[in-house]
Amino acid sequence: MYHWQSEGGKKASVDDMVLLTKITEEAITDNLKRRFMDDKIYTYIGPVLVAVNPFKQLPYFGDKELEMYQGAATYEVPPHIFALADTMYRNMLIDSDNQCVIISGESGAGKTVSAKFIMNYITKVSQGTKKVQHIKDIILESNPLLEAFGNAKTTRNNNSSRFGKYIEIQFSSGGEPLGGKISNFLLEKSRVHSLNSEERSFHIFYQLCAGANAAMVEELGISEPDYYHYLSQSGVFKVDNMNDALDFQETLSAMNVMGISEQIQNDILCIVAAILHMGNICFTEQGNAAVIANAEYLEFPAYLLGVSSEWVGRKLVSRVFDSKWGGQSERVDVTLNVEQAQFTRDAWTKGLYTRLFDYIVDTINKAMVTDANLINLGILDIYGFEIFDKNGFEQFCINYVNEKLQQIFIDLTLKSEQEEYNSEGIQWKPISYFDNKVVCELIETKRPPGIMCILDDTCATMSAKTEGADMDFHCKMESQVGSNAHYQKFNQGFIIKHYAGNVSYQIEGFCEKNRDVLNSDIIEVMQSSSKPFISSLFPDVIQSGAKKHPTTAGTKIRTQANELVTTLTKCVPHYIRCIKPNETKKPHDWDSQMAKHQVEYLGLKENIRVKRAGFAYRRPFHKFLQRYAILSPETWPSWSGRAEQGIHVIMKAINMDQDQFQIGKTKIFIKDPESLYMIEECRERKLDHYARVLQQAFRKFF
Ligand code: AD9
Ligand code: MG
Repeated sequence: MYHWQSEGGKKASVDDMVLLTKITEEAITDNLKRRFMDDKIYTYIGPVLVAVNPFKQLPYFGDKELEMYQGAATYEVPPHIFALADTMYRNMLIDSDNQCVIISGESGAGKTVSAKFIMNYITKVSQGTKKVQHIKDIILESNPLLEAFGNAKTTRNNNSSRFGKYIEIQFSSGGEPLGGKISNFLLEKSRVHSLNSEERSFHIFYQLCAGANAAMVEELGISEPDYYHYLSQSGVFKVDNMNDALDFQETLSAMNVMGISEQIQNDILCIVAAILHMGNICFTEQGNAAVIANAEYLEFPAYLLGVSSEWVGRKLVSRVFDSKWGGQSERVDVTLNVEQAQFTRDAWTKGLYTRLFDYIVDTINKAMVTDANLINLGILDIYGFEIFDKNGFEQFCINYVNEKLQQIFIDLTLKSEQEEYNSEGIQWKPISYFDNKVVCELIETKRPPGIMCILDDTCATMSAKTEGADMDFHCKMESQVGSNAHYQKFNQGFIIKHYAGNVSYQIEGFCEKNRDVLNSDIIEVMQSSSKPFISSLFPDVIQSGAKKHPTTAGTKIRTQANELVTTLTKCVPHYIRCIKPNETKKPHDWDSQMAKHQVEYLGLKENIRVKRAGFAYRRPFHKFLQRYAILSPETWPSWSGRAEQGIHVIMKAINMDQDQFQIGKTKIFIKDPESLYMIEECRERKLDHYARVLQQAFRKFF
């Protein structure tokens, strides 16, 4: 195993924490700190990579490292994300098994940066023709494009992902990327119209304001960001070290790579600008009804969207309801009050933006679609666990997905590992850990109903007007999950005791955000757009009268999260546990309290204990025999005895220590990674030897 040398008498840190002499949270935090202060941000726990955000550019991500990590044995080189990427890539090729990497950690811990390092590494080390190069370009350029539309500055991270992403890169059996697929999860769309102070909306809005050329400024009516209500409400327009104008050029060039035509690019920018202009429409009260206070602000967005301004104006202040009277269903136009009109305006812009975002993801997918049945490598980069001063439905969904990922980690690294030892009859001392399954169940079970079910029930019975629904939901929760140890009610909301900490959620807005329907009036207006691209974003079939309840946002994210779990559990998993060292976003600033808290909730101590007591490597008998039969003349070229016996013969041939392996019922377990490396080296020497023998024989004959 590679060790960092002790420098100038300083106590040396270990590069794999399985080797720590004391396994306590303090010792783990201390080890990470010493490494972080020396700019060594990567540390292993066996195969798990722990990555601390350095908040500065480090010099070890260049061509030299790219070269160094290709095919290198882990113990020969310092811990690095390239080593993990290389292992994934080579495992995929050797075993023809799909691989995935689950990157977790709280907001701002470095997940997205890690995901990009992996994509870069894989695209650089894989070979390919011009066509393959094009797929690589799409994979890499999907990052700035999706970040422009899906990332924003929050108080926790200047480039925070406001959507989750699972990208699968599909490879030929020779390791060339031939295609890819992105699945996106729940964009935080309310950011279009509502911002907390110190935060920004999605980057694209500021990029357009800063980077539009003269023709765009004219055509789209672009001003400074503070002119637009949607952007001005938070009081923050610029982000340190971010150049919106330059990033805008990158967004446009990424659209070119995706094959988005100039016409459609123009339409996309029209939508972005129209959203900003619509946000400036205000309402005043006349009688009990809302009227548009600044009608001149109506013309321009309607023009950009290619729809009638009169119709837009009407639909902002009134709404058609299906009313049932004497067995007949009738459509009645009802005027809205100011609050409802503002709500309609925001629902409109939010709906437009989500459809635009989905279009972008679809377009990227179409650009890299392949119908070949291939092996793939998936990278999961979702929004991290979030605790703000005020947490709403969005944080509830984000934190729920993080609970699910923690659950996979527990299932695959702690629970199933221990279960496997039991079922294989391997001698083993069990380790206890906090299983967050109870929290997942509190949120997602159907019977008895968990929080999402109770929310859906409330939404199913709520009238078109939502007043009172949140309170109703609040009461129902109290009676149905009130006694759960991970739930606690307070006046305006509830607390969930998540694996990563307690979060208080404000109840306001839960029902409306969960219901997540775009009013059919708005859809009708948008379908009438004279711009084919814009109308194509609204292919909905509008039905009047009684209809089925549409899928709620909660159900959608729950289904997606469970599908994701199924996909991930079908792959060979790899893990990156990202740690955020401080809230200041400064290099070399180590907040021990904060780091220790993450070490605790990520379960690193339990992870080390399980690894240390356990076995680094396991293989079904036949796979092991297939690969290593070459090591003994008794098993090579064929072995007809019992598989277990064959393995004993091989281990004896290479003088493997008895305490380094155990033979279970179907698998062989190897204790230390070094022992596996030793077996691999023996195999390589044997292969070299046979290659030389063949070469000599070849020369002799020809
Ligand atoms: V969120 O859940 O999307 O809010 P992430 O994705 O975990 O979060 P991100 O990768 O965006 O965090 O990292 C936050 C910032 O930290 C980046 O914008 C960089 O400025 C900084 N960072 C993170 N990792 C590295 C790194 N390896 N090298 C240099 C880094 N800077
Ligand atoms: Mg991110």
